Amino acid sequence: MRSISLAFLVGLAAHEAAAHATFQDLWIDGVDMIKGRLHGAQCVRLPLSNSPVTDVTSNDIRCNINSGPVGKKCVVKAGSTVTVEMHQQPGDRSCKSEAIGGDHFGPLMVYMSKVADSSTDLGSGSWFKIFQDSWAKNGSGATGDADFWGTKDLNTCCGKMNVKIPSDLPPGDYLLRAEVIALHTAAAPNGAQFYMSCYQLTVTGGSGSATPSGVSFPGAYTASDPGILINIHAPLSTYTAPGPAVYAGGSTKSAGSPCAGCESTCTPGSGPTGTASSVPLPTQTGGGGPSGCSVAKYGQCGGTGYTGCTNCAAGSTCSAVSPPYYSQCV
Ligand SMILES: *[C@@H]1O[C@H](CO)[C@@H](O)[C@H](O)[C@H]1NC(C)=O
Ligand SMILES: [Cu+2]
Repeated sequence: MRSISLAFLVGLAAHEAAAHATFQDLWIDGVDMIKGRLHGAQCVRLPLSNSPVTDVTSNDIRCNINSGPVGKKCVVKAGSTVTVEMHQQPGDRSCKSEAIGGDHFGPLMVYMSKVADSSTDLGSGSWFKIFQDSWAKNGSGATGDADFWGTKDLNTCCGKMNVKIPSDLPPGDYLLRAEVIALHTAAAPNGAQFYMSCYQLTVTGGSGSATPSGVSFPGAYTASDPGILINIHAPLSTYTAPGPAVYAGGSTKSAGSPCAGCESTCTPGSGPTGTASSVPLPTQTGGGGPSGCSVAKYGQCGGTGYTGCTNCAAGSTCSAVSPPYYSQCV
């Protein structure tokens, strides 16, 4: 281990990190909800980094390893369309950069959970699936890599995916969980990569009283699900995305179908920006990262695209070992 150079390790980390991605933005009926925030929608709980969750039994599978609840809720009418938006790097919304690169092929799914307060709930309740863009066979392709996938649609549509909020949901607070599963290394156990962010919503206007049956996270997936433990570098005759069926009031997109609505017309910076409703900010202490976070010695504490904790454990300080790409606690 000692003989492996730091430059090699940093190179590996930088290469892989370039392919990872984060759901960061949200549009509501064509209005960009980023106003006033450096990057990310006002109501999104941004993950600490763009690295994936790989353990389906951990609580991180709910809302990722994030900096916790944020101070705003996005208000959305039942029956309207929101657009979730993913990118590899924080704030890089350019369509020239793939939303999720590195042949990270797999399905895109969106879940909701009814909660008392979306600005504080940690996602331990019941989740129902409201959207799926999964897989379709590519008749001229040889293997699963050439097939149509939700993530390819995401890249085609500049990181954006339209998602209908079921019209029969009763008003109130909900968490919305957008998720991509990248299957490029899923042939090995625990090789599938889960990328998700939770958005804090308040749903209004619904006169319905639907209570869709749901699943819990962890619990909804097992590491050996056929949609999770799978070799997509072989020909696929079928693909079954994990989790429950899409709720009848939700929607699906067939993989390979063209971008529609906001997916093709909503361009960051050109359209209106909206304001989410404010809630009392959760108490934060210290600076440079979420409350009480600490990076162990030799862990990453900064660098291009890094959005995680920047506080080094006692006895070490954050040093730019490979500027501007990588800083480490030493
Ligand atoms: C479908 O397969 C062909 C032949 O391999 C390939 O050129 C094309 O890019 C594939 N389509 C997608 C969406 O990957
Ligand atoms: Cu990745």
